[in-house]
Amino acid sequence: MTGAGAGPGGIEVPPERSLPPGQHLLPEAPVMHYGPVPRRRPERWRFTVGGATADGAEHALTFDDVLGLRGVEVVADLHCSTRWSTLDERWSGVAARDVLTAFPPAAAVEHVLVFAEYGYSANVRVEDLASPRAVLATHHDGAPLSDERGGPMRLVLPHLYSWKGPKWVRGWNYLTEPERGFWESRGYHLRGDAWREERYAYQE
Ligand SMILES: Nc1nc2c(c(=O)[nH]1)N[C@H]1C(S)=C(S)[C@@H](COP(=O)(O)O)O[C@H]1N2
Ligand SMILES: [Mo]
Repeated sequence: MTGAGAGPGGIEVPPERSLPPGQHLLPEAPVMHYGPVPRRRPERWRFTVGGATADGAEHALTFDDVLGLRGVEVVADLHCSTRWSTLDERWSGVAARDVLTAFPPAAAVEHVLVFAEYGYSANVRVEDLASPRAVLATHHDGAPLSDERGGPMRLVLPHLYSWKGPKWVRGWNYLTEPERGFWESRGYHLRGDAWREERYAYQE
């Protein structure tokens, strides 16, 4: 038999590595998203932090404003809830926690709705965004993010299923009560921690 790590269309998981439960390994991530790839409009692009902010104001950053924040690089595996994973995707950009610090939420806020072009959104916790490995990625493997992979910027939250990382991300709203995003309102889990296999809403 082949190793326990190989699955449908999958490859062996290297012995020193592990995948979250119920996942199989692919050599490369298939491009996956709902709807069309948006056209880039750099002059109109803004990253907006709104909702229940600490100062009550909405903050809009240009792409240059974002690039002005301290840079980070994160090597992380990608885990799609349709059960494929890839290893060692190299993302660089800005730490999500630096945006949290610069434009903090009001005291009681635990949930954030991260939104992207065309109405895609995902609910994540402030705690998840505060992870040192949560990155607003502008680059993948050293090159600017391609359109298909979410350029000019996407969110990557390595410990959560990858639907929690909007490609073409355009901002987030702080929530005083949890609000379900695109997949969370279509039967997927509010938290979506891949290591706890939080795939579906009925598990909540
Ligand atoms: N804007 C947007 N971002 C998205 C999605 C989407 O449909 N729209 N799909 C998510 C899902 S389900 C996955 S698995 C990953 C896929 O990332 P990839 O295309 O880089 O492999 O993007 C995530 N980000
Ligand atoms: Mo996915």
